[in-house]
Amino acid sequence: MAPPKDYDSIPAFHDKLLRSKRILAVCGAGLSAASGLPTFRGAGGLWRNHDAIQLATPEAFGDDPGLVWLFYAYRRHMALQVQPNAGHHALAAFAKRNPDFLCLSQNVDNLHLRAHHPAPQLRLLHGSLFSLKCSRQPQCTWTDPYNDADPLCPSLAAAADDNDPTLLDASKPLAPIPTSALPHCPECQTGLQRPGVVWFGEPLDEAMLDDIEAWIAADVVDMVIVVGTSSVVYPAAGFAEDARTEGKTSVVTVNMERSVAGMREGDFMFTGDAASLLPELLKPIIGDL
Ligand code: BV8
Repeated sequence: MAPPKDYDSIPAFHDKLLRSKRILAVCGAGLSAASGLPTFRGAGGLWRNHDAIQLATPEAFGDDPGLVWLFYAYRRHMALQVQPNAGHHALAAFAKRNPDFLCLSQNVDNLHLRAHHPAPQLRLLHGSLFSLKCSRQPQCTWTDPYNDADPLCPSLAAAADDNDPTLLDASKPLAPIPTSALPHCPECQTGLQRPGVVWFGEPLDEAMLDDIEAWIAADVVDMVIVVGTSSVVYPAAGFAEDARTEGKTSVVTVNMERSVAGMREGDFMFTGDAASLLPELLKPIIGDL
């Protein structure tokens, strides 16, 4: 099916943006690509020949918490080395100028908050690499909302050593980390600490999901901006269509890969780097960054 008229016209998009009040964004790993962080579908999909999606599971943590902790310690280290990009800053500036803008992000890299995105207008759907909790939830409810120690503990030092090739080179065996050397819960003393992220097979925060559904249902959503995501992971991938009111809502996709499948009248598709496109697309509201 042919894409709708003007589907990639920035002037037509700006016209719709200036007539839009309630705007939702759904962001994925592609937003942080320009900062230098690998995406899941790209290079980041594999870490030491381990499928990232397999490592991001309670089962993997149960089987080998040392390996999973090295994976997360490595991603914490990477995320601390990079900076938010113009895409993060454009969304943050947009939030400051439009109280009816809500940004949902699947990214756990903390770059939205480092770009000073107002927290009330940000929902971190899958948690953060920099929050910690006891793995014996719900028996033990210990959490640490923000911890960016790098390394988190001596046994994870390799993850913070850029010069240590073993982290990436699967041909170099990784020394197994005894559970006794991994960070333990300071409250119950028995549970291991784990990253404060939502693993596959785990539910997202119920209260946050209710709050998002209430925001979507409160009134017509004029526009949904879907940024740098492959839209395969649920429930995140379902919000754009949940928010669509036929004939009223424009779904705007910003992605390096062009796809016009399923586009409706009034939708837009902008192909390219989110870090260069978002400042351009949001310029009528945020001006020059
Ligand atoms: C749950 C945290 C229920 C951890 C993550 C319905 C249908 C099918 C499956 C399911 C379903 N409902 C639930 C499931 C199962 C599962 C799921 O969706 N599986 C998928 C794989 C099919 N969902 C779950 O398990 C969820 N939980 O359903 O619980 C439940 C209820 C009650 C009780 C028990 C259970 C939990 C899902 C969350 C998992 N955690 N992250 C961590 O990060 O380690 S998901 C993780 O992967 C990310 O957060 C993100 O969500 C996803 C990766 O996707 P993207 O961010 O989109 O990245 P990707 O690389 O795929 O794509 C990048 C895109 O950017 C590409 O399109 C590329 O072209 C583009 N791009 C690249 N560069 C740029 C760019 N675009 C612009 N500019 C660039 N420069």
